[in-house]
Amino acid sequence: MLPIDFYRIEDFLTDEEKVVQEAAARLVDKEILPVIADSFEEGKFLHGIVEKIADQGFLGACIDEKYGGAGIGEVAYGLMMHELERGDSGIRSFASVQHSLVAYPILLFGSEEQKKRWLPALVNGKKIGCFGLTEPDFGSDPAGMLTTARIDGDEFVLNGSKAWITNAPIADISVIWAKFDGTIRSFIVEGKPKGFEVIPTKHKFSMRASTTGSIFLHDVRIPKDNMLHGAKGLGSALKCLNHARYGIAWGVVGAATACFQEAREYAKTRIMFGKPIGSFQLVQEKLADMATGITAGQLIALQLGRLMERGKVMPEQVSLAKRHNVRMALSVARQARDLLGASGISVEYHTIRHMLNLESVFTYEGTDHIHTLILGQAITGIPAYR
Ligand code: TGC
Ligand code: FAD
Repeated sequence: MLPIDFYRIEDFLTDEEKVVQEAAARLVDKEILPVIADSFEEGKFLHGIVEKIADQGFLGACIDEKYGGAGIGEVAYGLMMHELERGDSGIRSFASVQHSLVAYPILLFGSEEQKKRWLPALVNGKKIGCFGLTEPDFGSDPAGMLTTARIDGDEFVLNGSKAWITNAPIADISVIWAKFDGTIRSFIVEGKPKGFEVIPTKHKFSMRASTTGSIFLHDVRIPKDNMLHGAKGLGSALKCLNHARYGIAWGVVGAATACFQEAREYAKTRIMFGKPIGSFQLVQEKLADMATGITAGQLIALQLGRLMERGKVMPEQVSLAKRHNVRMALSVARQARDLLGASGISVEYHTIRHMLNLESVFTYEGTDHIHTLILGQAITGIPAYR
């Protein structure tokens, strides 16, 4: 069951969803929590975790069984993300990218042959994927991207660069978004062909257990068959982002839950002025606010998941969930950090790691401002980006 469950979310889950959540929780408790602080401190991706996540079928959660996926529902997928991010946002990021931003576009936009070729290896974790949309000068405004593709004989030739790409340094399959004849299209680059260079991103003080890189493409030649023909225009990339943003809406509730649990335990045992700090009204107010935020976040994520399962989701509904839940999780993490006092700045506790990670989540997959503007447009009918 969910570690915090004020509104009996559990009563609204199917047996399959409960089984998935419990399996993910066991994996996180056994394989991630004992080692994640070291991984974060050393700035190293937990390589061994890929196989373990894949073995549970999590990397193919919403992918059809005929391609090796688990074919489970959106809420089960969300609960899995909740648990992985209760472990670490960087691990959830790895899984989000692999599932929603690499396997998912192939599923949505690839030919049958492409699906059979790439999906099984992504689902079983034998191949790792990355998603290259952001460029050094085009983050919130990817429509302006400069990366291009042109045809030369039987090949596409790619030129340009991508920045801040999760999994890039360890990727076997890179989904690269580039303009072909002026329209944004999607291309699969396998391995590291000539002219394809990845530089790992250093100096990160957030998402240290996740690996990030810049990609440089200089006359990179890929077979003509490596274009995902169904992907046309920025809207295709945004369709994949809808799914990943939904996963984030659940994931950050997991991170907030981890911070809340740690702060509550600390408040009950830390004695100051002769009493547990949890006996002071100011501390209780913070814990009450944190539990309320987490409960609101769970309800939003659950209802969004149910809407997704009915195929009835509007992008602004996804934006509301991503924006609200990330804000909530950051606020919970900061309050937990406060309650832990000086200990709150040590990675011997989980909270500071989550707090630092959540700064990235606030920015990626659409910044807080961008999701505010998406909601503003839905409310007023007036776009205010440009
Ligand atoms: P705009 O003209 O509004 O839209 C272009 C076309 O897309 C359609 N559309 C959508 N379709 C599906 N889902 C959505 N959410 C959609 N939003 C828009 C739209 O209808 C239009 O279709 P059509 O047929 O008319 O062409 O585009 P715009 O250039 O004005 O930009 C809109 C804006 C700012 C909202 C968009 O660019 C945006 O969302 N920017 C944020 C960029 C972003 O999120 N980047 C994420 C990169 S990946 C990442 O961060 C991974 S982190 C790792 C991890 O997940 O763990
Ligand atoms: P900018 O777009 O330059 O924004 C800077 C500031 O300006 C923000 O506050 C923003 O909200 C504000 N701003 C911009 N435009 C407006 C506006 N119109 N109105 C109001 N405010 C505005 N990208 C990928 O493609 N693939 C990945 O796998 C990936 N992984 C990432 C992993 C990490 C750890 C991080 C930190 C980023 C990752 N990104 C990835 C990139 C991420 O999606 C971008 O950082 C994000 O879209 C914002 O772009 P930017 O950093 O260029 O910021």
